[in-house]
Amino acid sequence: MTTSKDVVTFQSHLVDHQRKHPEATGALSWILISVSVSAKMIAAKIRRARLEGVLGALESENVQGEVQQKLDVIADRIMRHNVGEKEPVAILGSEEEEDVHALRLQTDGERRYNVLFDPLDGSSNLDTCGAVGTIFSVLRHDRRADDPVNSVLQPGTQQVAAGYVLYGSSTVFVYTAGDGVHVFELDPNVGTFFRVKADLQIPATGKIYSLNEGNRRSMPQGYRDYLDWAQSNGYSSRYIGAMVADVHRTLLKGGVFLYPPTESSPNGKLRLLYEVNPMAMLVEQAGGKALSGDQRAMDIRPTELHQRVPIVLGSPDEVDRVYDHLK
Ligand code: AHM
Ligand code: MG
Repeated sequence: MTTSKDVVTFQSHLVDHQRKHPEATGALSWILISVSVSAKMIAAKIRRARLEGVLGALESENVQGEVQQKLDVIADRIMRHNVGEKEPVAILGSEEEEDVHALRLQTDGERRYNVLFDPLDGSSNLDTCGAVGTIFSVLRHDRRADDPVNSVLQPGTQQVAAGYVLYGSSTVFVYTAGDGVHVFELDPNVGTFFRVKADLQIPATGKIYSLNEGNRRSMPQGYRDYLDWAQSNGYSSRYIGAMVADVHRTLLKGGVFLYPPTESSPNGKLRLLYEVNPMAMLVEQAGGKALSGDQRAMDIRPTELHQRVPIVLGSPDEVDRVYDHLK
């Protein structure tokens, strides 16, 4: 990745962005800043987790029957507190909680937003010092919705911003507000995110596939045919098991990331509203493709907060190649 000669912090990047959009009220910038502050706090917690004794599982399960890690709950609280206190936020929704939090529905004509997030994606990697992430999606609050949850059940095409934070060998913040994908890296000594790449573009091709190959026998035949094809054509397999880390690599190096339907998870494992849609927006903004079943992932009309859908995303040529085998 190239480093810009100009020093651009996340805050100064947002100010520049706002100047180019005179209609902007600054509300979205406040929300993005609150996510970036959460990211710094979560990163600090993760780095000290073993020393502070907050690694490992809780006895509780989340709404989806998954074992919760202690840090899942801590990251969820940090996001809820920082993002939820921002005036323009109407509704919050999290992977870790069954229902949405309706915070400020009365708007008096002001623009309000909904923020959906997975506070700590891939958290089962934590015990082994593996990469984890935070994923977020920002939608306009729909004031006409009778029930708060209906205000967040919008297709991904309606997202006004989306992004993720990768807590890997460094902490990386990647976001789009619909005008390209921008990448920032945390300087932990200064406590600031600096821009390392503006307008990231995904390579059109890349000989890497990324999926849980342990599920191979229970995937539809087309996926198995694609794997046979890729393996006979010199492709490499890379799978970290944290969507954020696998998608980040795919954006930088090209290739394809897949979570297909399996016998035990006929809709795949990944959640539409706060995993698939934000990643799909980023990948499309970077020039890639994100498909689910026979449609663009962001065109799916959601019916539930924690809905799961299959996903194939990445370099446009590689996504096409997968779909050539699915036909
Ligand atoms: P999580 O949000 O509960 O951590 O689960 C989502 C994670 C993704 O990060 C990753 O792509 C996937 O689950 C891995 O699933 P599997 O272990 O089935 O390969
Ligand atoms: Mg997740």
